[in-house]
Amino acid sequence: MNEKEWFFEKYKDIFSMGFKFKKTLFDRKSEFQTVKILETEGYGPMLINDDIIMTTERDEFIYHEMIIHVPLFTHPNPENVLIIGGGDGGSAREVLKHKNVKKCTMIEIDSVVVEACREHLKATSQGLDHPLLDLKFEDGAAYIAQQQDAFDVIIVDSSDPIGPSAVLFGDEFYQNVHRALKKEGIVVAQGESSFYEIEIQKRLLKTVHNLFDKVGFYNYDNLTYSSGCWSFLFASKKYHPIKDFRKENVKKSGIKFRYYNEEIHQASFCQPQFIKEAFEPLWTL
Ligand code: SPD
Repeated sequence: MNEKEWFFEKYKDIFSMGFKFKKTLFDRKSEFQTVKILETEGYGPMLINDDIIMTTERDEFIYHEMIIHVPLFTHPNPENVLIIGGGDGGSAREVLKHKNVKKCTMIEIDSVVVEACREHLKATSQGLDHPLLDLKFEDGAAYIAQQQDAFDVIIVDSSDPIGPSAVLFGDEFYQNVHRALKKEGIVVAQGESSFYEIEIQKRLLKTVHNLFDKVGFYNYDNLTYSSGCWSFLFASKKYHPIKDFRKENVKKSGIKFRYYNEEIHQASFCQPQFIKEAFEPLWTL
């Protein structure tokens, strides 16, 4: 095996995942991180920030359908949506499939990520040119600190809690998110994996438990994140993701899905026993 043709994501110094690639399509150091896109053998173009896999052409639909459609089909009328991060454009693309959305604001700190994805992840980044999208290159944490009673749904489409994303996992950030949401608002955030990062998840759950009525995590499969089972944090001021979910709205929307459906929406909140026990004191779904 020629190691030069392989990219390895190392995880916690105990584990590594390797992907064979044909060539490097993009490689630049931005003000915030290194941004790379590799043309892989099995997964198409792969976006890697600071040596952490963000998304690939092959499996991005799973992450982006699940981060967006679960909250947008839980909230009965999500008109004003904010995305923090999400530079590859996949989250914006899925938000803008919802006909009741009147405006989607996206705050991405790093314009180099957007540039790389516009060039090499075209199917993912297509949402970035939608007329209802207001894309700003700013610090998401600083932006949210200035907002009040403004959004129906906030999506935190971030990397792991290191580098520029670390601040998006803190107490102060969630206090600001709570204030920026309208009185029936929902936040969903990139929530790591219960198999490797349950302590981070418990800390996040504690943070939102102090602020929101209904809090928990839901799971999805991912081919290119360690463990293959990854989660989103769900926190809502009013709506319950299962009791208030109107599954007939999914068919009525006319949206074509590849992963999300009415059954997955509900089943994704079921947790294996060890995770249930770890979350129990803080879980309110
Ligand atoms: N371990 C990697 C987690 C990265 C999650 N963010 C991906 C961004 C996709 N829009």
